[in-house]
Amino acid sequence: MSNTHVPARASLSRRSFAALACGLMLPLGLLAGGTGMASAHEFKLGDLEIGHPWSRETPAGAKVAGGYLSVTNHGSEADRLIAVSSTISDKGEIHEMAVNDGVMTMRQLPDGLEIPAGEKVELKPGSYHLMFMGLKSQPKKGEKFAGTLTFEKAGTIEVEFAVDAMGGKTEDHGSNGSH
Ligand SMILES: [Cu+2]
Repeated sequence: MSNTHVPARASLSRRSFAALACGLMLPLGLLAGGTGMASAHEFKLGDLEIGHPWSRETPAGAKVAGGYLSVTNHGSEADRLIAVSSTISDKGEIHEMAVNDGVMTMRQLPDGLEIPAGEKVELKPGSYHLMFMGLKSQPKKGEKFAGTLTFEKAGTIEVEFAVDAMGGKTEDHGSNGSH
């Protein structure tokens, strides 16, 4: 209702506007702490923004776990996620799921996953995902574990995967031992 503020805002100098814009680039995750599993956490690496890395609890004896996150490329050039690892597994791979002859299958992406300029790519159940192979410990709901993502241009970043409850919403290769 306070229309009187509009002229004041419109008269902001270019410089103060730039300062405001910078303020908006603070990691949003810092503002959303303390709300449990639902809280967003984000990581920044150059022009890339990594949104909410998460994984799932696995049944006892499971050898693989999935990893999910989003990558937003704010830059003007494409980048590529080329490697992943975690503290809970011997190795990590980048996978895609696709329907072949009516059967949902998954395969490793040998060249990694392209993150086009200006786009957001989501790694989620039933789609692109990370696969942690050779689990050294079972991820437990509510815990976090560290992981490393390597991008062709932006380099390497350490992130934390938040572990969610065992799922059942989609085909979850992470718990059926199909790997
Ligand atoms: Cu997979």
